[in-house]
Amino acid sequence: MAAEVTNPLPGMPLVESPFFERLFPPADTDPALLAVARQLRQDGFAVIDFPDPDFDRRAEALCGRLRDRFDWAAWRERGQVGRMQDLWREEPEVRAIATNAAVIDLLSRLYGRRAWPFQTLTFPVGSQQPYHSDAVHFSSAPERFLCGVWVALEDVDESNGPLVYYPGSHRWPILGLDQLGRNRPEGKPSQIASHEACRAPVAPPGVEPRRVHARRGQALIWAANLLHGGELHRDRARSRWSQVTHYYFDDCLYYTPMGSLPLAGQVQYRTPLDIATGQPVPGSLNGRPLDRDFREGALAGDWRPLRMLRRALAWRLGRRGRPAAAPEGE
Ligand SMILES: O=C(O)CCC(=O)C(=O)O
Ligand SMILES: [Fe+2]
Repeated sequence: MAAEVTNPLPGMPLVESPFFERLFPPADTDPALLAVARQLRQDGFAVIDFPDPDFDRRAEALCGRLRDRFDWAAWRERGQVGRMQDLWREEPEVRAIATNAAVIDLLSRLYGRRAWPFQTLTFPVGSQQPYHSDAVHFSSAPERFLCGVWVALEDVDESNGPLVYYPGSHRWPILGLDQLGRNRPEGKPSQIASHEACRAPVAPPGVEPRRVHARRGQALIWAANLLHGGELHRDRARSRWSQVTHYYFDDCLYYTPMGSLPLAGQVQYRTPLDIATGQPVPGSLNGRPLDRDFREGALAGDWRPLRMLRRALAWRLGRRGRPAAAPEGE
């Protein structure tokens, strides 16, 4: 973004903002960045070459080390899939991919806030996941400050479970419990999130899903609300090693939508760990940290115990026959 450009909507990712043309002026924007920004804006995903000259060596070393940790017999016999969550804690290659500085810089430019990785998923075979939006599993306020970066650790084509997307679906409304007709989460949020209703019931007419064939080292960035999933992995003699890293962005509140009804005062906040720093991030909004006062609804300078004391005093004075001074603005 050029220095002199002002952004009237800082609570929207730059790449999804109605002011996109102003925020990425073609004359002042690096052409490579502009191409990725346009693709991400239009389709909800963008394809890049993973910016790591050491990628092939890294991928080979990683897959070689992880090979024995997956139950290949169960996969071949029953099609049992598996995912390895947060391997970055023990595998330096997973961590190196998740914290790649060029990827973090690119995401930060696209969104207008610093990106940080908070979760990795390593897939030995195709996930075969039904269509879903990641914004149902983890979301942010302001919304859409979340993205996934998927990278092929080996070649992926139609026989080993390619990713599938509905281009443009990232612009659809984000689903929450209210749209699903529920007042309470039933069971664990993870169970709710895998509920049928959270997945795209139907594709809108005219929108064709796209399958992504990728070479090792090709990566995809997808927007928070893009409808995506994993295609059937047909050839069980093959693997489909890949890594997904999920990123949040600075100065947001982070929460689990399937355990929350924000306007009823129920918010299941998250305190994700920034993989790059190893520190938990409790969240903030417009520079204000999510402390107890903020959670309990007190606005700037309005301290709840003081407000209760004022109410109690007004009530006592009222009982003694004096006019009760009702606090203003409540
Ligand atoms: O790898 C896949 O097939 C899909 C993974 C996915 O949906 C995710 O990690 O958010
Ligand atoms: Fe996903």
